[in-house]
Amino acid sequence: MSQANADIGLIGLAVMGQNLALNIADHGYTIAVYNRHYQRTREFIEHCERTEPARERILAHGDLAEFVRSIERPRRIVLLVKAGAATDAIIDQLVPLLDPGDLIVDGGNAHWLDTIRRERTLAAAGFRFIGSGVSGGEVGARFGPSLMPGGSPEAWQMLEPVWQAVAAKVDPDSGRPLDGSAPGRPVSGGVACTALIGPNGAGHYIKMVHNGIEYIDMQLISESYWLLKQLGGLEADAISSVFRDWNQGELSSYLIEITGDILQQKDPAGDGFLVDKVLDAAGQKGTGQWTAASALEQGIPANAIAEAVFARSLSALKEERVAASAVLEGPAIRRESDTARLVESVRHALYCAKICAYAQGFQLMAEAQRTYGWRLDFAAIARIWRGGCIIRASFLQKIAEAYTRNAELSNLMLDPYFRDALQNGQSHWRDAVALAVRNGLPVPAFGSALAYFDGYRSASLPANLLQAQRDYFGAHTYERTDRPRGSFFHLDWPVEDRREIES
Ligand code: 2AM
Repeated sequence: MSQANADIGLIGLAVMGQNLALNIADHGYTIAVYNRHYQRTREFIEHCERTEPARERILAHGDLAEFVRSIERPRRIVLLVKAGAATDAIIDQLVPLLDPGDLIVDGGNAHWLDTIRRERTLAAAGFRFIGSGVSGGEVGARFGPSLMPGGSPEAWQMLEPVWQAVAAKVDPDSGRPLDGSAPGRPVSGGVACTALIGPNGAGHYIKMVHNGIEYIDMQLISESYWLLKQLGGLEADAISSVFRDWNQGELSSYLIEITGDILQQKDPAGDGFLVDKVLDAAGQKGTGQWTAASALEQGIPANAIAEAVFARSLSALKEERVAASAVLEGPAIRRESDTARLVESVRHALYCAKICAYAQGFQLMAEAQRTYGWRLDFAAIARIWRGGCIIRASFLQKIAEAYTRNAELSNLMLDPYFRDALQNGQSHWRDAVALAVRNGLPVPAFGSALAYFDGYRSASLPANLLQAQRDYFGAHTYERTDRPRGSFFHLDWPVEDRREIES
């Protein structure tokens, strides 16, 4: 029988799996790897042989049982296979080969309810299971992702040293990411962007919300670009300069930074800028939809996050939109002569709407912890997102500070820092939305975030009429402003002799 010589194992050698395996090996761990089709494993090993300093710490196996036997007990096995049925299939194959106390870590994009189910089933059989969000794309996986694990404290104890080692690192004081993008030379020092999020599906849920926030962040940036282009008449390179300038201030983030790069990229296949040649039909992989669906199911008004998903869906109707543009007329677009003022309005709109979007994401997580019986540390979640992941931003340091000031904060907009930012920026934000509306330019993310802000800060809303309508046609009852909450009334509306009944 072959000797156990690997510290950890990893299954699934698509790009994310390969890069995470290399990252783990870079940190001194000997790692056994396995893939369903051996061809991929062979290509990976060939690649390692050419370029990777940690090659000798990567042990390839073509047989699953041999792979399992090669890992020291209690075993730690990370899965990076396709989410859904493929994950269940590989777990089913693994289980007969494992010993009690072994740990499976699912680093794929699993739905959190699947993670809850898998953790329960495996725990009942004596195995440990962690569902871990892994964010940061291919580069993140290779040089430091943001890692969001959910599972039992005992399971986390087994994984923590590895996850701490491979996660992105940030400066503990400023919260700024520390760069560590060189094979074989991992970043030293700093605080790791990982922590146990909570039990079972908590990590995957938080990763999903991260993706929902990523959708709205990207949509807000795209709307900013559109207003500067359409109303300011700015070329892509001029807008790139605006984003680079914004990246020096409170909006500083990975997505703003890459937007600055993208907008100055020339078309390699012809004249002009590449962005002007990219077709305006957005794709999506589903986690934004899950976030919006979870908000709807739980009754949380994450309208801006949902709107960002719908905006992608609308953009994807490219042919229909082209046809409709010849039929449905809007106002003629009037250029703004004061470009500096426009840039300032859009900057504030972007920042204020971003605050609302994050407020919605955190409200959603707060509700999920009630629904699923988790206890989440929102300051810790914000800290984990400061590095490695796609939404990393200096803004997250502010969110971490807000939840450190008040762990029970009911809405991010109520924190003094964010309240002041909204106060400071809201007239510009309204100007930007009003300008867009007058000119017939769609700004669903700016607009829905503003509706959320105005709705949340309104002591009164027209839901009184709505509730009366519900009582009129469906006897759904209403509460009265002059009676305590929890007393319900119904009026026999259509009959002549109307009687109000308390129920
Ligand atoms: P493959 O290379 O053999 O297709 C992402 O697709 C990763 O998930 C790949 O490593 C892929 O393996 C793996 N994968 C997809 N379906 C799988 C399954 N049913 N069992 C095991 N691995 C699977």
